[in-house]
Amino acid sequence: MTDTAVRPAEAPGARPAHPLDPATGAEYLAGRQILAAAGLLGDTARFAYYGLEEPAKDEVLGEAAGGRPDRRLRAFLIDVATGQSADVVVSLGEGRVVSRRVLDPASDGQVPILSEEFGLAEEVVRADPGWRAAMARRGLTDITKVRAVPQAPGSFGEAADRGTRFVRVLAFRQEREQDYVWGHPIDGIVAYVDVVERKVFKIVDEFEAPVPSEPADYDDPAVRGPLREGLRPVEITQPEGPSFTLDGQLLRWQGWSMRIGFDAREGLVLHQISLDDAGRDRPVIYRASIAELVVPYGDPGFRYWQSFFDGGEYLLGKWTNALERGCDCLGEIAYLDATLADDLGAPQVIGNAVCVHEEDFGILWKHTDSFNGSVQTRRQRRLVVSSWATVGNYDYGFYWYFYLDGTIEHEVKMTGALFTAAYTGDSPHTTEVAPGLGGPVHQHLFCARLDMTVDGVANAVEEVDVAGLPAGPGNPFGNAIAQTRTRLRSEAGAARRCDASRGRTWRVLSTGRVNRYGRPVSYTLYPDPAPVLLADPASSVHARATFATNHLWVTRYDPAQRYPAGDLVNQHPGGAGLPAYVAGDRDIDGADIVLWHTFGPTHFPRPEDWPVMPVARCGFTLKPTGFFDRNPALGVPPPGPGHGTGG
Ligand SMILES: [Cu+2]
Repeated sequence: MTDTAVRPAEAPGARPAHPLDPATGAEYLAGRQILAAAGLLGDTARFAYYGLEEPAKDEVLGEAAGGRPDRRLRAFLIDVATGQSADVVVSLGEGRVVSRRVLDPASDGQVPILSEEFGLAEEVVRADPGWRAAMARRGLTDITKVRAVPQAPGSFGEAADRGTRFVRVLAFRQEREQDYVWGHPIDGIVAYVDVVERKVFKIVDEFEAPVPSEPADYDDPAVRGPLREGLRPVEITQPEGPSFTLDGQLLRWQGWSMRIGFDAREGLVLHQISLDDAGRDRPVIYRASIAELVVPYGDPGFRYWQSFFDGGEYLLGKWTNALERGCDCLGEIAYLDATLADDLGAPQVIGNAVCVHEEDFGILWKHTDSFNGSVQTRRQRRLVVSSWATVGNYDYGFYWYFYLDGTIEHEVKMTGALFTAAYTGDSPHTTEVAPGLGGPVHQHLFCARLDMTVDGVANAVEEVDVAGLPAGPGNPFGNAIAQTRTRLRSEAGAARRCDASRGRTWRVLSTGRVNRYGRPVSYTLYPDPAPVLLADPASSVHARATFATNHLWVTRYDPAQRYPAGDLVNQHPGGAGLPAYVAGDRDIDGADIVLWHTFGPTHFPRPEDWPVMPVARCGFTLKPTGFFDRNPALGVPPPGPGHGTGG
């Protein structure tokens, strides 16, 4: 097995050991046979999505009682000759199509963009006389040096938008193969390509701007300059091996256990995260994933329509990187491969898709006691489960961290290339990052779907604010600080925003279990406050990415409610996902609930973000709050020989 190759899946394996294990190559092939037998796979059929249809939670939790959930796969199929598409579920156990819904483009939008449509769109524009003429007017007579960047078109009610599957194509100049296209936008022109008819049906040619020419090939010594000197080796060694165990998809470390899943749309998925507490297995999260990511751009000019839904339009997980030891990951690494399907539904393995390792993380706790003379230090360590995906210009690393004190963190590392434009004059929406080259403002709004099970499925959420109290009776000197805890009782009232001035957090508590103080055990979500979606409430992207207008939503668990912007996002008119999920305003107090947390930066590019952006980070933290009766990390041994903790 090579470390990095994407390769066809190997021989069929047995049925996976666990109902939440990712679909195997054999299962994708079996599902294909069922679809073919049902007459749904002609020569022009393609899989815009193909993945495990997870069994519902009660079926999985009931498995311990002897149940055996069916293995099912879900496919978004499209006939590329007609554009007709359908959402289909097959049962592998029963060998049949369980459901098939033909999609209506006007109300359902379109299935995600196929891999083959990127190349197709470039071929189509290069063959189009109007496009060639527009490029020739800009002095670009060799059309092979004009690279097409096809994009999901959004939903703006154009006539073509109602039923026509299309992409908007922007152009970049690439003189030589090694040229970095993002440095050379050909601005002011966009082609609309009907990917079913395979033709350009509209060209908007709004202005001509000089193509920025400064080379930006950052691995070219002429661009980057000499390599730095003086960086001596840092080596991470674990002579006794790592402290975690990986048994199939089941990962265990220092009381933590979880199952690692992987999906073409969401990428890394963690299931059944729990902690062993003195021999008792205590669940915390049933399922955790980044269920959507939208990147709306904030330049009102020519590119008003740019908003990339990297989950629902592009299938984030399918662009997962094959990681390299020593570059992406240091130390004692365990990798997991991911088996996904290509446009034809054929299984492909991404080698080293998920990295598991542990890291020293500085001080865990420390005290020098001046009364009893005790001097103690313990070192913190974390278990890291991560993967990377490259979606067009950006690269995203998704990192889940598990700590010795019960803390869980999620961090997204954002790097790669800015999506550039010509810089044509002072603008409040764009930063000049190279001569004549602009980096337009945009937001990266991630939505974590956290299906919580804090000590069981019966949970509730409290919003916790802190405030100073006015001086008066009970507070004669005016120093009082208090928490206010507001129970979020139903879905409509649980769409909430951060408030940094009140230190706002959200506490997920068990309604069935208490700690030794008689108070509900809980985990608290600590958000990193940043603006929500800034687009106007009347805008198209506001309707489509309504999930991103709040930092928090809480819904009652429903196995069909999985995506914050809805199941189908590409060209969707909006209103799907969370706004629809909460429309019934279900009771969420003491119920099986799901938290949806939006986070991420509003990114005004800096010149330092060009030509490749140093990693920027965002994320959130979940901390046990009365989940334990005291500091759960007292038993961590001091550093030193014999404790495996360094010395
Ligand atoms: Cu950015």
